[in-house]
Amino acid sequence: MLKLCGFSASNYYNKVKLALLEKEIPFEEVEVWTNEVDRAVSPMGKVPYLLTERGPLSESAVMLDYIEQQYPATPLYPSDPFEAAKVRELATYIDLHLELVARNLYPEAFFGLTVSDAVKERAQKDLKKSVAAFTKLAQFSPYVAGAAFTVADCAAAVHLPLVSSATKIIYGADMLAELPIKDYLKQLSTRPTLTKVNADRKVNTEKMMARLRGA
Ligand SMILES: N[C@@H](CCC(=O)N[C@@H](CS)C(=O)NCC(=O)O)C(=O)O
Repeated sequence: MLKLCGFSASNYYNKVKLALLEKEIPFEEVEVWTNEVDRAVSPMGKVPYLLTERGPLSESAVMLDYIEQQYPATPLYPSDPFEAAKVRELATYIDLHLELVARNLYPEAFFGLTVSDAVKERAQKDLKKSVAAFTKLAQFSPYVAGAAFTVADCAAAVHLPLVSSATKIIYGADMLAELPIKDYLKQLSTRPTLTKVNADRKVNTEKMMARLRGA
């Protein structure tokens, strides 16, 4: 059986977990904190990683591609190659241009540390560009890439709330406020799969914060 390794407070872990639940693929969760990652299986030392019968896989986008090809039932990509590429494009924008930039703010926004003004200014400049680009691509009709739930929703559901709250905390204004994110997330939150991901996330976030406090 597939083993998803990482922890439920991690948004990238939850992106893969949501896809596995949506596709109803049996998997086991193995709790691994970032300081425990074996670089033989995840060479960058990041979570999540996936242990398959054929060996380990790192990078959440790669895992999503693998599970889609290995378990084609309940597809999370359109069958048309161009449409599938458009979904992948949107998921990449959410991961790379929104989340990865906003991530620079997390130490101060969520972990009681300080981020320099230079980093905040740089992230704000980059995020302005990224939000404009994302606005051009995102559909919200009702799913982020159009009429069907796709891997782009797996990324959006776990990353967009963090981008919103980090920018609100650091800049005093949610940089995604112009987009219909609240309605979109509300509609997604009725899915039992996301309800589970969010419930596990809340419990695990308490555990992670206690670990960070050294409790
Ligand atoms: N590009 C990676 C990002 C994963 C990532 O950044 N994971 C965080 C936890 S949410 C992590 O492992 N951080 C520890 C580190 O970067 O050393 C992916 O898509 O899997």
